[in-house]
Amino acid sequence: MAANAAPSGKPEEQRPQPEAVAFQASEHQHIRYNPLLDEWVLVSAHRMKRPWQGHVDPLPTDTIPRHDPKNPLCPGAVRANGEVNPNYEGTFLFNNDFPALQPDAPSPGPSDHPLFRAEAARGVCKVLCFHPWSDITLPLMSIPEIRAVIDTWASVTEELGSQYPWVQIFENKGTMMGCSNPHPHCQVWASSFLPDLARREEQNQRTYKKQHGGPMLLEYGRQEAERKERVVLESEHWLVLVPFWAVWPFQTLLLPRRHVKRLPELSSVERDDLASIMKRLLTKYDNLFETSFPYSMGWHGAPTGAEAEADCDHWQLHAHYYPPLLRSATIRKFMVGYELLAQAQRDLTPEQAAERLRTLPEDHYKLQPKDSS
Ligand code: H2U
Ligand code: ZN
Repeated sequence: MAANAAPSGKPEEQRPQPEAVAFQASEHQHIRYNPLLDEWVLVSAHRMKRPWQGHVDPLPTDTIPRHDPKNPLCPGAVRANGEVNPNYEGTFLFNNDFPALQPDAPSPGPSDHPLFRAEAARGVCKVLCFHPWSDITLPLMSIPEIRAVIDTWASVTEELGSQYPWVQIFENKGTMMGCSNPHPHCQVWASSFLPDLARREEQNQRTYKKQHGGPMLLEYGRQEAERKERVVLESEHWLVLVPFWAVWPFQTLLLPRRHVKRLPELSSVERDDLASIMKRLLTKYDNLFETSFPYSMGWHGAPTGAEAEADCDHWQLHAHYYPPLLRSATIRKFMVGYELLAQAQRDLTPEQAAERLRTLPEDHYKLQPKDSS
């Protein structure tokens, strides 16, 4: 079966057709194709009507001290390796003291059986503190402060990308996403190999360009900007949308409007505009359930290192935001039985999620004057 054929393997007209009822995405379950990863998601929006008696997470703590000399990410604090952080006033980038990848890891021996394959994994892991204060998050930072984070993302991509084929920037925000430290920060892992998701995006974007003549995500952004129903935010240079194939309830994709392959290529104007649209998106996220919205996010751009010389025109830079919350600040979406054993499933439609995000205010709920009545 071709990779992107309908998964039943039968042409549409040979399949048994149920009684003709007008299809409504919000009422009728269906599957949608993700061309970036070549996988399908089951959309069953009517499931939102079911009552919830399951797990409720605790509310995140709201009492984080601005400066804690015992927090190893704070300015002037001592880290696990004994180093003292400088009294930084903007961003602060340092080598992770517990790196998952190291530059000098030895290679496993040759495989003696096709079912037992292993390859060398080398790399570098860094941590980037966004701000000297522990009690601030990106949506509450100023646009110049967010711009400084973007500039560091671009320069670290350039620095590590000169040596490694993949530089993964990612932020785990909130304890629900496994973030181990309340101080605003992200991580950067550069690896000697293309990680799995990068490899799949590489192959699928390459194939799409061969078949259709242009970069997949450039065309996708243009289509969504015209169709409007999944757009959350637009600016002169950027677009935020809930992808047609989104898996997580309020997942979004952040795309530049022009063809950009990697973060360092962004112009100064595009970086300022990115800082502004990130602030708007993250404010909406916080406003959705009036909580510091948890998520994992990360950037994907064309491979770097020796790969950067190869033809990468099929790549379009983008960021994915994957927030786990579904119903409230304490009720998350679980990716468990069907998702682990069959395929991803979502409860509300991407169009419903986009509409909810679109209609939320862009002023942060924490900065609203309190109603004294
Ligand atoms: P997470 O909260 O996303 O886990 O990131 C915090 C990172 O900070 C984590 O990867 C690193 C941890 O290894 N860290 C140090 O490098 N040094 C320290 O002293 C504490 C935490
Ligand atoms: Zn991607």
